[in-house]
Amino acid sequence: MSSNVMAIPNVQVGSGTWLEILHGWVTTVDHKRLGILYILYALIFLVVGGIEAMIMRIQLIRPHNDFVSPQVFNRMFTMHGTTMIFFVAMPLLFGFANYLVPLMIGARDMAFPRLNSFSFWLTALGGFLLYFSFLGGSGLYGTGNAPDVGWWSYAPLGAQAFSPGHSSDYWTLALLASGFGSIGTAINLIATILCMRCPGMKLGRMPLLPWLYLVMAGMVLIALTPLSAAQIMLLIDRYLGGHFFDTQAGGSAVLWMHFFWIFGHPEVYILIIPSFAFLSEIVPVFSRKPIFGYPVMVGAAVCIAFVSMSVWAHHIFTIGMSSYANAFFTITSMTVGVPTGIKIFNWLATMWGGRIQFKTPMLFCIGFLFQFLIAGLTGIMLAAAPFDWQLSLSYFVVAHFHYVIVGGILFSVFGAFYYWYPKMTGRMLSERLGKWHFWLFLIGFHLTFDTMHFPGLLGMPRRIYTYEPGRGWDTMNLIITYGALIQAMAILIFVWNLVGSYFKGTKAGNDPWDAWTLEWSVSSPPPAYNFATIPVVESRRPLWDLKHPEDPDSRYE
Ligand code: HEM
Ligand SMILES: [Cu+2]
Repeated sequence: MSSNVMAIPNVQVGSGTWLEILHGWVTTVDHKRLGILYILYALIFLVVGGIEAMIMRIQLIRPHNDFVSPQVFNRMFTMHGTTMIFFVAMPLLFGFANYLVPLMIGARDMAFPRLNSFSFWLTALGGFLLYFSFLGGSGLYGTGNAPDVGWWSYAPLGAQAFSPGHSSDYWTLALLASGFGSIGTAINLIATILCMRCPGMKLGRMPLLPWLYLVMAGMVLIALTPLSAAQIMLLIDRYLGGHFFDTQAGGSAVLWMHFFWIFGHPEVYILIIPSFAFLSEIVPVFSRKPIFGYPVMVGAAVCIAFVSMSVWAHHIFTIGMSSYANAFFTITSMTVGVPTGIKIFNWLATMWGGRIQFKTPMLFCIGFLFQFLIAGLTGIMLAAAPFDWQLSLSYFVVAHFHYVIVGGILFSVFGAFYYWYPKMTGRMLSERLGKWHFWLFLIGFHLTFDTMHFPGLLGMPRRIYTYEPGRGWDTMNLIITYGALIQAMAILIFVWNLVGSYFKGTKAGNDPWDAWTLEWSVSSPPPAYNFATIPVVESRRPLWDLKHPEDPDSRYE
């Protein structure tokens, strides 16, 4: 790599009057600023989605509780699920992609900066539309006209007959807007990763993060489109006399379920593959070893993308498909465990024999590994149709997917925050607060979601707003709610760390972790144009080559 790259300090929020600063952020087409906007937007919704979860858990803390009405409870799980998936997880992962991908491939920006800005504001419009529903209809404390039919909005619940007001329309339009935003960002990522790499960065030398985001972006194009199509069909059913999902008129309610899960299952991999990317960057740096099995990691991700497109009906094993269909979807659902397992082994092999530093980013990655393994195991259990027939729509399923989404995705995202916050702000997050955040969140997480498996096994259905005493669920629901409270406290410590460190954190410098990818070769935060001169790379660890020219053996080809 040529050594004339200069670190030039840069202003962060901007200069001039507050109005000028605001104007600068609203009209920005810079990938770093858009990345930060996505992340801030998602953090706000994380708090909102968390409050909705707490309201549900307070209601379920004991039998026959009357903290909220059944109507409000329905709106809480619908809004919580929809918010967390579409307005927390997706924008968080797109935020990190936006900020990191151009820097890691040695580019000055994304391929289509204006499309990038448009995609962000479409996503923002989606969240705004969804929460505007609280103001419509029957007033705030009745929670307005917020959608109330679950984050799947199964037909015919979303149809005019069962959702006569506009609650279903707020849900549909919000997801259509954010869906188009996601498709725009996916197109941008694919074009950037395939066309904007700096000289010398062949695909075989590209860091794993852009590789996995390339796979994720491809999945977005394939998976989001069926959902958007189904939502347009639902609008036609609701307003233009269509009967796509109307069983009485020759349509099919089951058709909606297939459409939704043809999107829904790949969606969970769209969310988890960036987590794999975070681990593949963080685990090697804190093990002081290059990643084990680079080509296999890429191959496994591509495999997961393909196989995960053929498993969707395991979400609807209970609709009574033929035994051939059940067998097919059982086999494919179990098969996806193979490439996923390979990844877990590769991360463990990377740590094996390494000099492991138990810094906060690494702690969250280790938490991910443990929890994602458990999530995978309960996933394999639920992939067996007969087992799923017993536990579908129970709290066991709620526990399983929160192990994937919170224990997996959210843990890896926290790891990514502690790892890349110094690059984004020029300051380190407090390691002391980080450890508090990690351990409290870990304890709260297991108290909440590990415990949830057991009332599920004892027959507790999901989406119920209350339950009878004496079914063996009482104490466990109490523990679950206290666990959720501990998670909430951990997230408050995290927010405090984010804000406090921005003003008072230790200065980070260019490369606080002694890492080897290109984002650490420039200043923290990076200059607006990223690189004074476009770098030329000669291996998979460009910055390492620069820092250790005396040690060609450490060159990782
Ligand atoms: C961090 C703490 C969290 C807590 C305590 C929590 C709690 C809950 C609870 C109590 C339910 C309702 C279960 C029921 O009665 O049916 C639920 C549902 C759900 N949660 Fe979470 N959750 C959390 C985080 C997340 C995150 C980060 C995501 C996604 C990124 C998520 C996605 C969902 C989804 C999709 C549902 C299903 C909603 C539905 O049934 O329509 N949750 N969660
Ligand atoms: Cu699935």
